[in-house]
Amino acid sequence: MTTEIMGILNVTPDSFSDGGRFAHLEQAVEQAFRLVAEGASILDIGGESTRPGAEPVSEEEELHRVLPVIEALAGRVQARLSIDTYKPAVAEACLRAGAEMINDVTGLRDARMASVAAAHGAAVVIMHMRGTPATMNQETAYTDVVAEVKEFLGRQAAAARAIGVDEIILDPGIGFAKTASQSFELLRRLGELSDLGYPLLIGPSRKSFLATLPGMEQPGNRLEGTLAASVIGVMQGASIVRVHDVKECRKALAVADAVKG
Ligand code: HH2
Repeated sequence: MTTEIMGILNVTPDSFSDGGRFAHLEQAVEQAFRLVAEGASILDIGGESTRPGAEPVSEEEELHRVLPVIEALAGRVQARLSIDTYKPAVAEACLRAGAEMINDVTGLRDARMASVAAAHGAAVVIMHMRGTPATMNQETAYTDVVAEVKEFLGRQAAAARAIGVDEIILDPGIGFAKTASQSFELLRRLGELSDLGYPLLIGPSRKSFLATLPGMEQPGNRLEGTLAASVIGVMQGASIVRVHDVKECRKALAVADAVKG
């Protein structure tokens, strides 16, 4: 089976690796078409950075950033549109405008999110994190990080299913309230999450867990590391990878897919 690629489209002024690059509608739409041409089957559109230490933005500002992009792309691009938000009102407006997936980095912490998804027949990505982007780097004490992530994802998926969400995807949340070694451990033991019976997504792209390795201190130098982490994640059971560099990832994952058969 071909691993799906979720291409990242950040319409934010402050995302950690591509902040400001696609903040204007025309550039965002152009980038969206490029990502799809390169092999993305899902576009993840985000209007609020969740990098460590990021400050939240208002619902109004987030919608002002993402809604025009979704309106411009809905029905015109050969990919499912995902909205990267943890705010139910933002998700709802985007689903009305043509998005088909909610990517919630807080893992449906706000129970209204599952209801919004169910009402629109939308797919949901449930990601594990602790705290908020402003506090998460201080919340990395786990007895067994994989067991705890698994317990949370299983519980949230069951709740979403009970509310009527049909398509659920689980994500361990690389770099979200995780030290670098915990992120590596989650990749190594990702297969343990497969027991939950849902497709798995990973988001290693350009993240700072790679900065602990030689030559990858800056986000711009993390392409090779991102590709390696993506391939490892796919070999451990991920079926969707969320990345900035779609063209390069498509080639790397072709090898993983060929090996898996
Ligand atoms: N990572 C980021 C944002 N959203 N969603 C999922 N499901 N999984 C992830 O690992 C994930 C995510 C952070 O990366 P990025 O969008 O590149 O940066 P920023 O939050 O600064 O916009």
